[in-house]
Amino acid sequence: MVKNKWITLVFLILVVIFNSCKSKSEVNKTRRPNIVFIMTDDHAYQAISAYGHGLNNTPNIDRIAKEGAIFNRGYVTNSICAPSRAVMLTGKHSFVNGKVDNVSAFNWDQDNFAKSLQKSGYQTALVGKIHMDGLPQGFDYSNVLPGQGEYYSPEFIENGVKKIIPGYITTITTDIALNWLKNKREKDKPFLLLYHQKAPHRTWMPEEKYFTLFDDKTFDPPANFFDDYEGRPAAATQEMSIFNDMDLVYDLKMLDKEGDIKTKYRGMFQRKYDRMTDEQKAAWDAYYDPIIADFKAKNPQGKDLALWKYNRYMHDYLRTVQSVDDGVGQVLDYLKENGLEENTIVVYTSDQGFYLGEHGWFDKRFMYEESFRTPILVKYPKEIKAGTVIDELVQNLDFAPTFLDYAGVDIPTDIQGESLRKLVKGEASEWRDAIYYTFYEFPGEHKVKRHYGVRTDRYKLIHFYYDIDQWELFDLEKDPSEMKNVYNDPSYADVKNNMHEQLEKMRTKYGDSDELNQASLNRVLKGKISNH
Ligand code: SGN
Ligand code: CA
Repeated sequence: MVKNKWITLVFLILVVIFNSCKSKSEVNKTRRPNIVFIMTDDHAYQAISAYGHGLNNTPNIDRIAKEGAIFNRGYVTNSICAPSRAVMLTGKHSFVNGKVDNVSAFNWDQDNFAKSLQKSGYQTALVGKIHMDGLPQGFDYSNVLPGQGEYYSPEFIENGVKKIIPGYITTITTDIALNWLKNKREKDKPFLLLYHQKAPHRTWMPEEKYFTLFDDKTFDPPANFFDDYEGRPAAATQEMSIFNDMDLVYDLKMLDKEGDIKTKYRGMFQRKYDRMTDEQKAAWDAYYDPIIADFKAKNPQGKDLALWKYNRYMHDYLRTVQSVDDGVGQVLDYLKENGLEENTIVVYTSDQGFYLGEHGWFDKRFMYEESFRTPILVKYPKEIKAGTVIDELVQNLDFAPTFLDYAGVDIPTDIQGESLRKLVKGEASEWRDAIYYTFYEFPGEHKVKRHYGVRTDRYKLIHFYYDIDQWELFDLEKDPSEMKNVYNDPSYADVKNNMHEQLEKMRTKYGDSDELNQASLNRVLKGKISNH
């Protein structure tokens, strides 16, 4: 009898110990941070008020910087949409993950950080633009746009099933994200939400409530708007000039009812317009028809036309940003109101930067600052001090290892980026002094030539190749707008040699080479990839 009592007592003690261990490990797991990874498409850092360019007001995006950290030197590795997304998912350069341009296929079977988080117990969701074919892997829930997506009455693919949703894309994407947070989230698991907007991508079609925003504002173009590209032949042959390449109808909305304005892409814009409901069309026409009439009456030419186009572009571009900012506010509010703020990492970034008239351009692709750089803002109240400013060189390559680090998941040794966790806490003892860049989509839209290069704190070396063999060197301290190529300037001979050494170091470190470039070219030339 006494013996039995003892056995029962020991048994009970063991049960208590076992249960307390179990609940401790569960507590640890539930305490892992949630991650909301907000990405927009073509959002220039110049169009986020936290970066101080004075073009517009983005109070909600700014909140992330105010309550957390802003990165002043965030860069991409390849300034184009789908390749950037592949880099962010894998933490590997394009020549390693295989997604070198918008046209080539992405291999979803390779590792990505969402897969690792999912395996480790996170609930994962992907909402909005992804721009890569195939069912996304690593997500318990996906509701994505096919390809580029449409501003009005967009089609979405929910877990593989297509449907058209009436309304405006930015608000629909936000609603889907909020609906997932409210109704699909399993409250006992940490979560990863990729909330990826199409806006402010071309063709910059605003939401009705913002049609008149900035009507009272005339924007002055950047100082190098009338760039003549002297000493930079690869910059001279692009097709992304606001003056020469923006289509009056497709880009600038001059779809006149009389049909007088005949442009190359009028039909394409007509199809976008036709997606609207009668009500939406009426509101659209009420705003744009008087602008069309005024444009036809004034018929600006030359410099006046260039400035008119620039302003028309800026007005619509910045309006689409405003709807993005609203969505960010709604998601931040949801986190706050539901007790999730403290333990959720929120990242805001774009798939790359964008030209808002610098060098006379729209679009991206070049390794010049405005499209090489991208906005990065991060908040995580538990670990990141409000108002942190980071000036070190970071890249979108760093997101995957950063998320894994925060989630306590081992970072695979073949990941090429570095975790930003220590850097943002002010605890990184050393950091990289150079970053590497590649661009491949040539022949292709906008005709930006193939190039690769290296950037250090002060200098940038770029090599354009394929049907050109052109080197460019910039002293970013003296020439931040990259107007003067000093590659052949004898006073920069030492800098040039050092930068060539840096470039070789980067190519060795990451495993890039002329042979790999040739292999990617051969695939294009063989027609395996139709690089339109
Ligand atoms: C589309 C745009 C281009 C843009 C590419 C890539 N043309 O093709 O202007 O450079 O996307 O953009 S459009 O007529 O379809 O608007 S990316 O952000 O997806 O890489
Ligand atoms: Ca983009």
